[in-house]
Order: sequence, then C-alpha cells, then structure tokens
Amino acid sequence: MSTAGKVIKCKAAVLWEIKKPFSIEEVEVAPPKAHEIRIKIVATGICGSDDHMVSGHFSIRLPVIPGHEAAGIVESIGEGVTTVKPGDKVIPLFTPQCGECRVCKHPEANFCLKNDLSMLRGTMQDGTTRFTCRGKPISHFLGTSTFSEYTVVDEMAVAKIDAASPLEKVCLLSCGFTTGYGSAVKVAKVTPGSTCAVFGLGGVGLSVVMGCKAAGAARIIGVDINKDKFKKAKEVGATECISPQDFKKPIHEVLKEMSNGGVDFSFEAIGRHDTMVAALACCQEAYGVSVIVGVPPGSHNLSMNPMLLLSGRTWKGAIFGGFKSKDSVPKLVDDFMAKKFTLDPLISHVLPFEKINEGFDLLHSGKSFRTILTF
Ligand code: PAD
Ligand code: ZN
Ligand code: ZN
Repeated sequence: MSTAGKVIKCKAAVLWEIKKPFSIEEVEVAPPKAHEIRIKIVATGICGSDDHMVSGHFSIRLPVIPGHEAAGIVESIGEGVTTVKPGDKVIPLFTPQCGECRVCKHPEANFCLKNDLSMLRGTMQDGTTRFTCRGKPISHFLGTSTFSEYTVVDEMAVAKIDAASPLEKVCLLSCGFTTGYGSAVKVAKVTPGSTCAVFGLGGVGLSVVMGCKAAGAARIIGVDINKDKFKKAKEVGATECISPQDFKKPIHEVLKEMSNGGVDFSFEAIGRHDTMVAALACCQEAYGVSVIVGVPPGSHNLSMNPMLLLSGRTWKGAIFGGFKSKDSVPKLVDDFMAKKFTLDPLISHVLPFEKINEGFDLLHSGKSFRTILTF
C-alpha cells in the first residue's frame, strides 16, 4: 500500500536535552509539501558535527533529530518536484544548492544562502517542521535530520545518484569524505610534490589525507593526540604521523623544522581554536595555505597575531569541501563507482540504527573513524 500523501510513523533518534543520550522514539513524519521530498534513509554516518549538536554547540531548538551524512531512497515527492522520483537513490545535502542565489551563481562558492547552518532555524525552507513526537514538533538538523527512518528535505538539498551505488558506503559522500577530500583538492588546491600537514585524523582528517595524496603531495604529515589513529592514516596516504604530546616545543615549530621552514598546505580537521592557529602558523610564512575544516565550538572568537598573515600566508575555510553540492555529489558517486577512490578505510564500524548511542560512545572514546548506522 502506498504511503504517499500520508503521515508515516517510524523510528527516529530524538535528542530531547543536550549532553544526554538519544532516545529511540516513534515519530510522525508528515508528507512532503511542494518542492519537498520524503526519503527512506538506508544508511547514515555519525559525524563530528552531529556530536557538536549533542554537546550543545549548535543552538537549534530542542527536541531535534540530528544526522546529516546519509543515503536513501525517495519514498514520495511533493508538488513541483522535477529532479527525482519515487524509487530513486539519493543523498541529502546539508549544504543545499538552490541554483538561484548569488552564491550558487558564483563560479567557485558553494555556501548557498538557503543553508540552515548560518541561522540554525531547525526547520524546512518554509519555516515549519515535518516531524512530531509525543504531540510535540521536533526540529530538523541542517535541513536533513537523517537519524530517522524517514525524513523530509527540500528539493534543493537532494542529489540523485547512480542506481547501482551501495548506499551503506556512499552515505559518506554526504559529508565526511566530500568535506575532507574537497578541502585538499578544491579549497587548498594542493599541488604535486608539496608538503601537507593534517591536524586531526578522524573521518574528516583521513579524507583530507586522501585528497592530498590524490593531488600528488609528496609528504603528508598527520597530527593527532590519539596515536591509535596513525596506522589508518598511513594506510590512506600519510607519510608520517606525530602527536603534539611527544614534544616540548609547540607543534607548529616542530612542523616548521620538519618541513624546512613551513609546510605548503595545512588543514585543521578537529574544531579547536588552538589547533586552528597552530595549523596556520606551521605553514610557510610567505606562501603557505591553511584551511579550517573543523567546526569551532559555539560562536567564540579566537585571537591570532596578524603578522602570521601579513607575511603572505593565506587562511581559508570551507563547508562541504567547497563543492557545489547538488552538482558535485552525483559526480563524486560516479568517481567512486569508477574506483577513483575508496571509502572502505573510513568505515570502522557498522551498527544497527538502534545502537546509535553506542556509535557516539565509539566516537568519544576515539575508537572509530566513521560508524555507519543501518536501518
Ligand atoms: P572526529 O572526532 O572523528 O576526529 C577528530 C580528531 O581530532 C580525533 O582523531 C581526535 O583524536 C583529534 N584531536 C582532538 N583534539 C586534538 C588536539 N588537541 N590535537 C590533535 N588532534 C586532536 O571528528 P570528524 O573527523 O568527524 O570531524 C572533525 C571536525 O570536522 C569536526 O569539528 C567536525 O564538526 C568538522 C566537520 N566540518 C565539516 C565542514 O563542512 N567544514 C563537515 C564535517 C565535519
Ligand atoms: Zn543558492
Ligand atoms: Zn558532517
């Protein structure tokens, strides 16, 4: 029996309070309105940014259904939807691509003005929600809310992908891999033969390493306080790995010494102010490029010495690896299917959706790179 046009009751992981475990609830998911799509989520990854929601760094009104790194199948479409149909395999996009705003029309930029990361409204584009639980409206997370068996997203935030793609793998193209890989190849534009430093070797940092390698970097130095991350980082392309805790000197000085005066490209994939400044300081003072990938805690300011930039360094940041989402994700899936890169090294754990709290425990204990939850 078709579910189109009807409210669907299904399970979802609801965050009722910050810093508390998720509770698996039965939620009601309303049908998609005009220009919206209801998706059956098949697999969803746990990203550091979901953890930022749990720890209270995103001020979205609670309760909320987080999750933004996923893949699924279109269940039904609202009026006027033209780019997908029921049964299509799709990836939800936490950075939409409306195609009409000045950012979408800019040849390089990708942070579409319709994104929910700036305002954190926790709603669909029309300002309302499609989820209820125990009679209460539940906020959306970055327009995606993939910790739910069914979710509703705006058409501008969905990419149709190859019907043959394995959803339990390509879900990583919905955030972690694309973010890290694009930060290297698209945002920093890593050059062949260069030396790179990557701070943070979680799922995002490993993807930065993979991007640096694909771009032909000669040296890729991984930096992490958890040495258990080094083996995997070397497997995907890091040529050396160091822990700041093994040195008396500040880590940026260690890296400058290792690279004869500073690395060509550096990346911060942790989300800490001190490491953002260290990553900037470790790149070559006249031409080094440093990219902020990690999402900082809350809206606090950081202080840095402007001389670090006056000498000629470039400091950049990007969401979603600088990729225009709706255009790029189907192409990245095609590249994955053509074996231009692999996602297997990133997937350290696969758990049934109900074990979501175990997945977050694995992240906190530093044991996982990416945990994929399957429905
Ligand atoms: P993760 O928690 O799996 O990885 C973080 C890594 O940093 C871990 O290996 C830690 O051991 C390491 N680490 C922690 N503190 C330090 C320190 N002081 N020095 C060195 N290493 C340290 O997270 P992730 O890989 O999923 O995400 C990393 C960041 O990227 C996080 O802030 C997340 O919010 C952000 C992100 N940004 C975007 C974007 O579009 N810019 C997208 C997705 C994730
Ligand atoms: Zn736009
Ligand atoms: Zn993410």
